[in-house]
Amino acid sequence: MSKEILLNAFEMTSAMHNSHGLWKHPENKRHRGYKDLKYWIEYAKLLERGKFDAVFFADVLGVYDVYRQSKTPSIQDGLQVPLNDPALLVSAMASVTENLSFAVTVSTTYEQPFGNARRFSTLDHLTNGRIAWNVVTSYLPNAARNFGLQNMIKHDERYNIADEYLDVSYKLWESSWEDGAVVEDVENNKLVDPEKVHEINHEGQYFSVEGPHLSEPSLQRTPVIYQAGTSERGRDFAAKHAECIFVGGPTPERIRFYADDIRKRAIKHGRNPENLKIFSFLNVVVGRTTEEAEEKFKEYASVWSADAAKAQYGASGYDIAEYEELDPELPFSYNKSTEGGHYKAATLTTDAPKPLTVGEVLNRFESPDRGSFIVGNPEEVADGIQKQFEESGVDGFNLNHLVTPGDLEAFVELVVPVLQERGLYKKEYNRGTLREKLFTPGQPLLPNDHPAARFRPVLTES
Ligand code: FMN
Repeated sequence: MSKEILLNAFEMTSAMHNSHGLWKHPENKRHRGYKDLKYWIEYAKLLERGKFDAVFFADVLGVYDVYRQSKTPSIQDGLQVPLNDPALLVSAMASVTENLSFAVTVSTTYEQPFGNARRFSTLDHLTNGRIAWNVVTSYLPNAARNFGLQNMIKHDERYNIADEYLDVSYKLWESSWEDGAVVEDVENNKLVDPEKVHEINHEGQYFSVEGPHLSEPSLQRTPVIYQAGTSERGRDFAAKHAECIFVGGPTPERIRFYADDIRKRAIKHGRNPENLKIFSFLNVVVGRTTEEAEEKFKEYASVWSADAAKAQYGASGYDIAEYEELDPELPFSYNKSTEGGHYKAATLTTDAPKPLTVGEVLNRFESPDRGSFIVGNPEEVADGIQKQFEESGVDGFNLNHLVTPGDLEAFVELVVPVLQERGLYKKEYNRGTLREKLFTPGQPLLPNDHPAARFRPVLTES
């Protein structure tokens, strides 16, 4: 049997994530729906009908204000703003589903590990083990200023903080409470056995946490860890900690390069690469016929917002507006380096046969990149997905939202059955927690080759 494709819906509790300008499409309901619980409840049911593994909620803690050195383009065009807190949606969505899982983004740069560990334990309890944490170090300068910093902490130091943050979290999740600590001993007036609940007494460079953890152990203890590091340091961090990793790249070959690199790094960290699942992006426009799909794509392109795309590019730390003043025939190169470090500057030029001109680079923001979309009838889309899957060597995809929920409904109705027919996609969910569904049934906890396991000795005595 061929390997099955894993699928996450790539989401954000906002009017628009990276489908720039598409809120203007008459069938797009998300700019009203993002603040309405009913919208997300129906959305969860739809995803479960389509056997999606998880809904992945991206999140940021500020607005994009590098482009034109201004917040106006991103606010005006609804680029990831307005934006609500995704964690608060999960309980409601979990209550109408049994198998769909939820990956929630939380920043290790701006939130404290003690509170975050309790949040994820709570969600793991309330979802019966269907929760994941997307660990991010955050790239927006505005976020730094929202949390009391004049400047962003430097890129690699953010990862150092994240490393210690995860150690603190593992101590809270894996070692603070022993199994069987909740004894419910009515006769002896004892709900919890204090002997089995431990302080963690973490004293590190960045955090000091006494403990004990406030939540009792949940089914997975540590939520499934997601990450998306692209830099050397980021990939190394992902290879050490993450179980699900996103890699982006302009071609399947580049994605394969990153995927292979992360698997190799995982081995260096003493981990079995089978314990990692790698995801890349998927953009699909499906119609009942090729013509219908192409027509849809044209409609999407007609409402596209170049300004929002340029504002998002500011996450790289570069203000593309500086190039708008230049001669378009000049070769494109960056003239300053920054500590932003989200989408690497190189992604625009890597794999280009010759250096691009300023005009060519600016032009790329003007419309959706047709080359990164799979557009067609259900069979053609399935062919495209299968090709991308085989060529890039990933385990699955994050399906981008375009016009919602219409595109997702079309995907579930038209594409999912074709993938299932080809044996490329599950017909039924595996049982158990998210970790069991993704990896090994019957094993809801992190495997022993994961760095969290070294915090467990206190548990293994009993
Ligand atoms: N960063 C965030 O701050 N919030 C997010 O929700 C978020 N989601 C991401 C989703 C995907 C699919 C990718 C590829 C990246 C995402 N990032 C997000 C950015 C990454 O966390 C990371 O900063 C970026 O890939 C650059 O890697 P580096 O920090 O190692 O240079």
